[in-house]
Amino acid sequence: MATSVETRKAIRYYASMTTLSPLQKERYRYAPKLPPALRSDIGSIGATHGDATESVADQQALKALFANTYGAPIVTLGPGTNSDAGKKRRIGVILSGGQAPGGHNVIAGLFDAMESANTESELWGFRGGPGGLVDDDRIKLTRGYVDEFRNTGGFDIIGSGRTKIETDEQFAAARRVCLDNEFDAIVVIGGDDSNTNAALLAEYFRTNDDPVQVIGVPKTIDGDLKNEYIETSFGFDTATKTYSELIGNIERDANSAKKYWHFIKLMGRSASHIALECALQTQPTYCIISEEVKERHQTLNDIVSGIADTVVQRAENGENFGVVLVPEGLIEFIPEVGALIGELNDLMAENADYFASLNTFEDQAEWVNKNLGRDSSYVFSSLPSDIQRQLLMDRDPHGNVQVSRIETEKLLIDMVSSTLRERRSRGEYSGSFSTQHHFFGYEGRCAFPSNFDADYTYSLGFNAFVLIAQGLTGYISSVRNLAQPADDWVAGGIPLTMMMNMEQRHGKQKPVIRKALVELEDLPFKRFAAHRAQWATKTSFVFPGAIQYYGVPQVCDAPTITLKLESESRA
Ligand code: FBP
Repeated sequence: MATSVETRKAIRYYASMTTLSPLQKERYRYAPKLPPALRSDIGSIGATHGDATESVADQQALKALFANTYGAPIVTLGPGTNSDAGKKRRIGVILSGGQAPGGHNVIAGLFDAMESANTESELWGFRGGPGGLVDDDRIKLTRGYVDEFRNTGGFDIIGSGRTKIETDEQFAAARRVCLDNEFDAIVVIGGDDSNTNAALLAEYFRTNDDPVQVIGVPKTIDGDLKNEYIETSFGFDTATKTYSELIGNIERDANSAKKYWHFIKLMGRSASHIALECALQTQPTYCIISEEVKERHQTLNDIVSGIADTVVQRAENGENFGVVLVPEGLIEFIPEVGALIGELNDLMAENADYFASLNTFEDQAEWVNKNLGRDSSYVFSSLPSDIQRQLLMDRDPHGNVQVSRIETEKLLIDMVSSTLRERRSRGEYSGSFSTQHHFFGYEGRCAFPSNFDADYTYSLGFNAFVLIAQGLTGYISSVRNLAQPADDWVAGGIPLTMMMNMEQRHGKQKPVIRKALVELEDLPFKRFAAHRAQWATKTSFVFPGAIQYYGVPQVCDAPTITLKLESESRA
């Protein structure tokens, strides 16, 4: 979209500020690309409605819970007319959950679309995540303010939070804020849990006949909020490129010094998409994929033996170094530990007050051990006390174990070391095993969005406004055909209920958006599986280097390998 005179003035103002880094100044000037359907005047965009949809599972239960919003059709945007487009609107926006590069551009796209439809419309940002909606903590987003954040990383424009809107009081408070202040729509920028919240809120407003629409936007570096229509969540591209740069640098260091085994834990609360993408980009010595561990019923000892075998084999070739990638969510996918965590979650939720009254770790561990089933109690007792402590830490507001705080990489180093000691005592190993451990997560969540993420997020935000102007609610903004240049991108909306199923949370069955895990039958995993044996024995490191923002499109605009391979699978 052409920038207005005011925007150009603001860009000049911010770009001339001396406290800004040269890159930040340049990024203010970057004009994100939009899909063709969103390039016309908002009043000239129409919507094609497809057939009624079904949820991914548990259709009857979800139909009952979402009586007003279940089953809505998939919407595709294109040329048409919309006489409602220019209505004056008041829109609220929320950033929810973990930071992901591009959040600011979603807001910029939303703002620009809204303003281009009616300059009197208002955009308000609820501060600090969904809690800001419940507490009515908000700030009016003006053009000058929004311009300050264009094409930058972070969520500091309004902040984020993980409050889950779930009690009757919270829903009533959110409703009061929206009705008292005449909000027409709320845009929730979040991951699977936050978009589940968006679906519940949309249903709640509809049940009460309130004129408030709710639109979600797919955000999470984890890359696990996706399907045929949401090809990737925003932030995954930039985060994986940032981690891959760092991994490549470590690989080069390992290959230069030839004296360390580096164990690198990579963020991704549950799915291993980040680890898999980074493995495809950097060709490490070893990479664990949690979904494969679960599928093959691998125990912790199986995983440790696999790594130890590789260490021994490389030592025989005189190579006492390597790089091992460990997905953050691994611990929950190891069947016996996953079962333990499931039992712990229920136990801690059902006895929350009593558990909170236990003051020492020793008391907690003793109580847990007494109340767990036999198998889980055995698994719990066999874990080092640091890991036991980490498993008993507070759950997040959605009932999840905070896996970013579990030091799996250190656990693996300890276990591999002791296996190697045993093998050495049997004369089966004579190499050296010096290690370094790393955790890459927060390093990538607020990076300057890559061109892909800058374009994608701006389009998602712009598109969210067009869905609002189409009168839709309970939808998630969808921009697809992403492996192709933006000129071929397709814009539209997907009903949130289509992505949902029922899952056990806090000891109860709840409607939630199903996480998209790594599929072992899809091309990204197959590509990895076809090469990993070679990467393990013959050092095959690839050094991707830093994200490039300016230069040839093959380098600067390239999507992730995962996105390219998944789109090949679909073709
Ligand atoms: P979202 O699902 O909210 O996008 O957050 C994902 C994530 O970055 C995970 O990868 C990580 O486990 C978690 O957030 C860390 O949470 P926190 O920022 O609260 O430490």
